[in-house]
Amino acid sequence: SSPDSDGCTPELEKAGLLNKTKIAEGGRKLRKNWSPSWVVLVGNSLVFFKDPKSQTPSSWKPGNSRPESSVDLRGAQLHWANNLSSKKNVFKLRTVTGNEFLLQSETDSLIKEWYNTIQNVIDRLDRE
Ligand code: I3S
Repeated sequence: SSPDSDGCTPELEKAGLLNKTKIAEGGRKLRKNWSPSWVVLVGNSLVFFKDPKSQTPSSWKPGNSRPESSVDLRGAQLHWANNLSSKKNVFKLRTVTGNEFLLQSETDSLIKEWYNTIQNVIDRLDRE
């Protein structure tokens, strides 16, 4: 049988390193603070972890892989947002609760894959 034959384990869709900044919290604008983030798309959520490379060896202990934050993609909106940054390959993710994130990669193909995969999850949830 498949590893998820009971249907209870959310499916891992994608994981990788992106640059991230939160720009709004509950509709309130925040100051940008870009940093690398290990991003995992699993089930209906986008989950953010600290960039493993930015951690010191001493901070590399089991249990330190706790997510920094996570985003519910149900009802979320995704837009290319190169107007919101001097960086290239930027998109904005807005949650129903009014939290806004910019995500960015220097690699064109990689950011397109992330955009398409996240949009597919949002579309799937919209149809439910
Ligand atoms: O949209 P902004 O305000 O020009 O964003 C830049 C600033 O947040 C800047 O920080 P401070 O002005 O707080 O020192 C960041 O270092 C930049 O990365 C931000 O712009 P980009 O274009 O990189 O998103």
